Amino acid sequence: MNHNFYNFLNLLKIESNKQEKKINLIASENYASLSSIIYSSSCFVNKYTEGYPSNRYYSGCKIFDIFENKAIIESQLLFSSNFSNVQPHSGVQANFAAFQTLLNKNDKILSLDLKSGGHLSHGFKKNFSSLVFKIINYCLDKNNLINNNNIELLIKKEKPKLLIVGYSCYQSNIDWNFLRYISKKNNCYLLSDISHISGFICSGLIKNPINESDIITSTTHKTLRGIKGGIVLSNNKLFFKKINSSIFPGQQGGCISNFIISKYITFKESNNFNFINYNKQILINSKIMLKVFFYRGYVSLNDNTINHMFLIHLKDNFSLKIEKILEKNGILLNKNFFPNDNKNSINPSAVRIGLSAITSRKIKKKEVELISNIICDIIENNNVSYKETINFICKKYPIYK
Ligand code: DSN
Repeated sequence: MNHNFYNFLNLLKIESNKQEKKINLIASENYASLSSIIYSSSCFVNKYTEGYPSNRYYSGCKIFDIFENKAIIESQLLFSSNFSNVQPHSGVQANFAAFQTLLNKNDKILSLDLKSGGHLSHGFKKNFSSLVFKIINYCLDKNNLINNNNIELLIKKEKPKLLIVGYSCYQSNIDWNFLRYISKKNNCYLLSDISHISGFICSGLIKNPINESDIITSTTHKTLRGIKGGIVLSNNKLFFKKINSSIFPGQQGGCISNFIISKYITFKESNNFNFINYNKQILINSKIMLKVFFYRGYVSLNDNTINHMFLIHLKDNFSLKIEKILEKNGILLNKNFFPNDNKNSINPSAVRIGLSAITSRKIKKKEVELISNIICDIIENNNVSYKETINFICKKYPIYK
């Protein structure tokens, strides 16, 4: 082994130590289960598997066919869907497959704007979505809620071909029944991007919008606790073929075979009581933390959260600084826009907090309250140091036992 290889191992060790020693509150991250990590690096890293089960472009895919079929069936069971494509490399590619299936070039998409909690791939001006399609945005209303009447007005006025529902920092319920009703009435498709809340949906804690949506997309690495990847689901027979051909050969070549086996493990692990209890605990922890912030005088988007995440307004414009000071103390989170606030993206006025990762470490009420108070203390006095306390909590709750 050469010197560079030892350097490489050293870097891996530094990263793994860092993950162990930080309290991770980044809402889009989690710790993939050990089995999903192990299966993601099997001998299938060597195998090209372009195509779909029983219809591949290379020989030698019989064993992989078994695994991909299992992943498909397990994800269909998990989300009560009739169709699933497990090949997207990411959530963005899953979304693009939905666009390719439902839209033609220059068709109109109605989506939540980025500053209100939309996603880059839902039509941000520098993203492919806005280069290929015409984007109209809806925003959160003055109560920081998705406003059904506002969406209805925009659908009637702008006549979009697609409404996107599903957000990166939304804390309240989504009225899928109404959105389905109003979009269908106006010949508009409905895409639900459930990337952040898919774990809650398959645990039955949030309504499954499979019957209200033409297509559902999700990532596999947030509340689902798998490795990075995407999936596309649908109950609409008209779209099954188009979704498949838009993933392959439309936008991807060979799927990442080893990752698909790992996705199968993730779907299997998400389909049991332990996973449901895990998601229930995330919700408990999320509500506890938000309550401490309220007690300490902070403002969030709403007075509650129904999922793993929420925004906290920092009053003054210093979220970039706070993100860095918290990191020095061993706490990771991300600065975020606060809707209806005119701050720039480099230094917006809020932080986003997510509880999925620390709940994977089995952290509960006592430490959640402690961490919340520590964050408030640091925001209020940038010079205090809680490194030792954070280190102690991390040691007590290792990521992988
Ligand atoms: N950018 C991710 C998030 O943080 O929500 C989603 O892709």
